[in-house]
Amino acid sequence: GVPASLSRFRGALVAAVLGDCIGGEFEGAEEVPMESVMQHLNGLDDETKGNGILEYSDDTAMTRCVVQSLLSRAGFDEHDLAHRFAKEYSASPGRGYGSGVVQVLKKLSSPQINDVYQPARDQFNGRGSFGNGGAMRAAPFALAFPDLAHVKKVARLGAMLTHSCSLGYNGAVLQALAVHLSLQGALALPHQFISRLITEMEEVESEEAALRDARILKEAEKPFCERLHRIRDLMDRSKVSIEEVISELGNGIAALHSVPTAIFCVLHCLQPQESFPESYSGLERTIAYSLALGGDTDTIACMAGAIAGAHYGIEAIPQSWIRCCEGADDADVNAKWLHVLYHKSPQGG
Ligand code: R7I
Ligand code: MG
Ligand code: MG
Repeated sequence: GVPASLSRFRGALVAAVLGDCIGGEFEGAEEVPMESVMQHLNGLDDETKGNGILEYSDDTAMTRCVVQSLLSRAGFDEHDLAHRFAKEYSASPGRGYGSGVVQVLKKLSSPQINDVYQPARDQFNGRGSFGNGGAMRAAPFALAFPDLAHVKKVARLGAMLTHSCSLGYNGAVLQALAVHLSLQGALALPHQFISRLITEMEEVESEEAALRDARILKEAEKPFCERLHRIRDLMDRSKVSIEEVISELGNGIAALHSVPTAIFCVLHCLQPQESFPESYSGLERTIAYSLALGGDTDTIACMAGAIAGAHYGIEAIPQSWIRCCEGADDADVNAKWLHVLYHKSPQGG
């Protein structure tokens, strides 16, 4: 594919922050009229509103921990990452964390902890969380390492620090795979893109733990693969309503109901849409469309932003949006360091 250029790394990490900050406005809303989305986005162009007025939430707070840990350890280190998650939570507990994950973060802050994966295993009566909190922070793994097998491995482990249910951590694997492929230009051929994701997830979801969790939760045998097939069906249709996307793919807090949705947002917005201004870049369309779905808008826009940003690059992001969002400048700086790590990793890391 296309060499992974610096612009793509910057686009991915910055657009993830923008999705979180801008999407926070509609988090939990059941219906979001397109006029409300456009009003919100047009407001970001207002010069007087610059300098990070839109605060980031847990999505970005935890992504920053992943980035800092990968950079400072020059690779994946579960103890360092667990420590950073715990420290970040105790410094800023009000970032809108999921109600379950807070218990894990409190346990991880104990100095006596030996097995950093144990608190996550204790969640939800020992089944572990299937929330999207592992997936929302998965993009940096794809930006740190060029090797696909390694990206899958560390995305899974990074998620398992808080999400031990396979429907949680496999959502993170899928999100990291999508960013990995996008970074290499794979979205130039959208049908091949989705086929490659299906091939990879077929293998991921054939593991014993995944098959068992899917059975217990009464999902399809391979739940993420099933959703990816639904995406392919939706892509082949000439017109798809917001309601259909929500009923086919979901817009909720479970990884299964949000990671495939984010991927669909990116694919759907590759072409111009009549609901958006002609001047909009594909990245602006993707964020706008993610918000219009309602539900877990900060997280869906964050994940879609990372995938789309890796495709379009930093040039597709309006400066006025960057100025409005807390942490966007930091993400831009960090993306440059991840780009360095990626290109010097043997497998890498
Ligand atoms: O997944 P998590 O980190 O939450 C992330 C979300 C994002 O939208 C953020 O923007 C933020 O708003 O929160 O946090 P968890 O607490 O692990 O999971 C989120 C929620 O999913 C839980 O509070 C539960 O409501 C639900 N959930 C489950 N419910 C029943 N059984 C997750 N796993 C289970 C389960 O096994
Ligand atoms: Mg959030
Ligand atoms: Mg959210």
